[in-house]
Amino acid sequence: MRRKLGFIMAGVFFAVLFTITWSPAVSMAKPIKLSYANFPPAPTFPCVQMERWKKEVQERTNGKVVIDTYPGGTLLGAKNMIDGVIAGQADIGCLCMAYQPGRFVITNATSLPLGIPNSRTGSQVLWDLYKKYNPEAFAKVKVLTMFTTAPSSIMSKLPIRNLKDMKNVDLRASGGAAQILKAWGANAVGMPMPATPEALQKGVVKGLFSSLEVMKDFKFAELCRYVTVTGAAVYPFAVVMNMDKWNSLPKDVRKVMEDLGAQQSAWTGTYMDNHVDESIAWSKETHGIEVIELSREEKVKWDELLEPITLKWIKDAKAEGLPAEAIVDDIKAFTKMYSGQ
Ligand code: DTR
Repeated sequence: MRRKLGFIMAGVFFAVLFTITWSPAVSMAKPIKLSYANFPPAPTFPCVQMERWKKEVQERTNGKVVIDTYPGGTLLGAKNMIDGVIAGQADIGCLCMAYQPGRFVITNATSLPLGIPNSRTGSQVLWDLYKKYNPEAFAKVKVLTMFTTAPSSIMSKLPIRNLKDMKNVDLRASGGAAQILKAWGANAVGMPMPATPEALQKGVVKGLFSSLEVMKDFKFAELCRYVTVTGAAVYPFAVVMNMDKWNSLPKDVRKVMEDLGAQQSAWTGTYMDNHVDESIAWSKETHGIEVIELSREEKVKWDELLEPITLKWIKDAKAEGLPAEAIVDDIKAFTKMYSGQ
């Protein structure tokens, strides 16, 4: 009898040991590792938001997930980001959708000159637009969050005070923003942000068109002593995950990431708006830059020149079978709602 009991006890012991060793709960003890690629250098805003997302996910999953970040294009660059993620070269990637205007037609509509006043508003508008239209362009990835920059302005080596000063000046822009510079009479030179410092240094361009936090983050204030405030267009970004990787994650981890989507969007918008202010203050104090505000009459002229851009986008998007007018109306309505206008 005693011997039998001994056998039973041993049997139970091994059964329990086996279950513990192979149960998913314990294999979870080994963290899930995810790689996260980004194209610009570490101090810039897309990477700051990446580090914040990493910290939040690691904390909210109690260390169940560990994220290795790769800023500066060390894993994937600006233009192969989404395809690299689809191919599994990185688990997660952050991309500037404006660099590929034809690929992300719906979400890039947020970069039309529609008067989005700041990054926080732009980010929330973009996230809602994505949720509403669920664009085909993201069918092969899981979208984790989206956000936009603050509105773009001109940074230049020479002062630009009116449309005459803009004539034929070589200014760097990218994607859809090139049309804006052309409408104002400048020569738009296309390249992603990481290529811009060298182009400015070598004199290939005389300035650039972007949100103004780059004056500090890329030290453009050292070369561009003038800022002309145009407040014209925001650039939309997306953070995407490889679909198989997403499907392999436990439910509770996916929930943490789902919950973070809208929060991360709003966080990034707020961070960027504050950082633009810091960047301008730093550029004035450290490099004595001049910030040029266009006069009222001048601004009206600049804005009028941009009207055909939205009309053309509507025509082209309609030709692709998209509900173009509804998209533009939504952007305007969401902007009103989030900016409290
Ligand atoms: N304005 C876009 C996007 C952008 C704005 N700030 C940064 C910093 C790092 C990379 C991209 C961007 C642009 O000009 O490319």
